[in-house]
Amino acid sequence: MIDRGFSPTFGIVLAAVTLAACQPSDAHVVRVTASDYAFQVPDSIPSGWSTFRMENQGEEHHFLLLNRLPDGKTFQDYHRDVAAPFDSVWHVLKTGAADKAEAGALLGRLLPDWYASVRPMGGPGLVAPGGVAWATMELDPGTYVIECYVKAKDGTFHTSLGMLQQITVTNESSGASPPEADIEVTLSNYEIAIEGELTQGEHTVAVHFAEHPVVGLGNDVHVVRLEAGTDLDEVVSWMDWMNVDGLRAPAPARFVGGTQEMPVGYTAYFTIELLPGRYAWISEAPAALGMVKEFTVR
Ligand SMILES: [Cu+2]
Repeated sequence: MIDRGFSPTFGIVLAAVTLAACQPSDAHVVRVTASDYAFQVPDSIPSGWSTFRMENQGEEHHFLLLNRLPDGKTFQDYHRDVAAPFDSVWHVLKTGAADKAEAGALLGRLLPDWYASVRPMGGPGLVAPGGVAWATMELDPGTYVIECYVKAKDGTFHTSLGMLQQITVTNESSGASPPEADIEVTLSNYEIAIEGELTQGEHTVAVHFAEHPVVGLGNDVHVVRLEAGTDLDEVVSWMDWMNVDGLRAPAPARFVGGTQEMPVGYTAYFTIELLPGRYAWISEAPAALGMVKEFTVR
């Protein structure tokens, strides 16, 4: 286990106060803390629009993916029938006993039929240690599993170390409205389309899920800061959990937020603060298929 040497700095406190000024006055904010390796999150939240504000107090990157379970399925079912097969397949890949295609086929055989009815419902994207990620989604009542499957330095999924938890979305509505976006992103196979001006400062991004690959992960989007020494090809390779070093700490660059996938037709929002410099929009596994787009903030 990594030691948790975290002390809030003035910069982080300031960011917490100033960021997400674009949230509507009736926003319902769900405060989440991610550490190595657990989420501190309320047990239940209202349905309707909710804004997740996730502070990363760990020393590794984290994200939060919300999955709505099919009615009648429990957290224990998901843990046993979904998380465990992913873990087994990862062990096969890590030892070199199977290539990615074989591992994908094995995963297809191990996952239960009901996995097709698990609905990914967004959540804050990858965020570096010390950072804060914001994501707003409209959620139906139900039982949800939240997870982070970034890997620790030794290659263990964070899900296996504690970042797989239950949250209940109740029938009571938050009554909140969605934020107003100044940047529009449309995710399709295999393209990230951007509208709006990426200037220095805070932006609220609306992400429209227009299409998903038939097999594998849906399209998500994250924003990564590229420093002078950052190798973008290395970042692309890191985005694929099936690569031995993929999604494994330490990350090759600092991510500043984004959103996990949602079903086609849905919209998620996230807020980021951009500083002058180079960045890229990037998706998880499809990054290798071209879902990566660099931009510069002047
Ligand atoms: Cu994590």
